Amino acid sequence: MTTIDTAHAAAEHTVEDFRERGFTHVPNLLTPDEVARFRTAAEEALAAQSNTDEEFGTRITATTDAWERHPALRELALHPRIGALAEQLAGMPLRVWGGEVLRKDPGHSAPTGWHDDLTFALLDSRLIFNAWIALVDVPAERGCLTFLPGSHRRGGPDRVELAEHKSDPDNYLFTHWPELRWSHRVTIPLRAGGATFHQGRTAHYACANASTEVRLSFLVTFTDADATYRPLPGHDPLDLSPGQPLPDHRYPRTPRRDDTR
Ligand SMILES: O=C(O)CCC(=O)C(=O)O
Repeated sequence: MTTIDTAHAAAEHTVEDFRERGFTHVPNLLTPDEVARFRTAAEEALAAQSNTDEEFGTRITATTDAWERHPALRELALHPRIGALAEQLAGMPLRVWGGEVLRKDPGHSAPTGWHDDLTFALLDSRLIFNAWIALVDVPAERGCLTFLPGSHRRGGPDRVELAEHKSDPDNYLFTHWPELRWSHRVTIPLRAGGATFHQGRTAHYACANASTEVRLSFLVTFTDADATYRPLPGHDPLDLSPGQPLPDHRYPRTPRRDDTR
């Protein structure tokens, strides 16, 4: 029997923000003890990774499949409290699709350009979204996320081709949806253990790490449990067939409150 801590059941405005604005802020998602433990795990995962990637066209060091390789980070990605909250936000059954450590070093960092995650998603899914969990304090100058409220509801194509992002990584959203350039912007500084959740179609950005300390976070990606694999041209294929439902053993269902699995 999985026990779920109900203390973190989302407040009504948290759910409404997520659905209407496309993102929401959840302070104190992790306890201080959990932050300390998962921060150590994140540092270990980064140290063990022989090849770190530079993600999002900027100087972010990211792990590859850390949630599958590191037991404590798997625990974090499959944390029942976070999974239950994610299902409450989504209002539908979910699976965990990924979990990676992201580090932005001070000194030589660059902004994370404006993008939406759906552009890169290898899934046909009703909903894909990320929990960006701060493992250190992340004030604005350390590069917390900034969102365009309501941008997930913009008209036009669901997503643009990956090649368009590659040819103009920082501006492709504004080229396709010029009105977004004039949208209200919301920046959410996070204390360690706090998180923002944002939908895959929500436009977002992070500034360079202009502080003197490292920015360290863990990203959990959730998807609609009924999602199927959709390879994208220009993206490394996965070991799945196009249209295949996601296998439970690799992409586990998130726990529910009444879960007895
Ligand atoms: O951490 C960052 O700077 C970018 C993260 C991001 O784009 C995301 O969580 O979708």
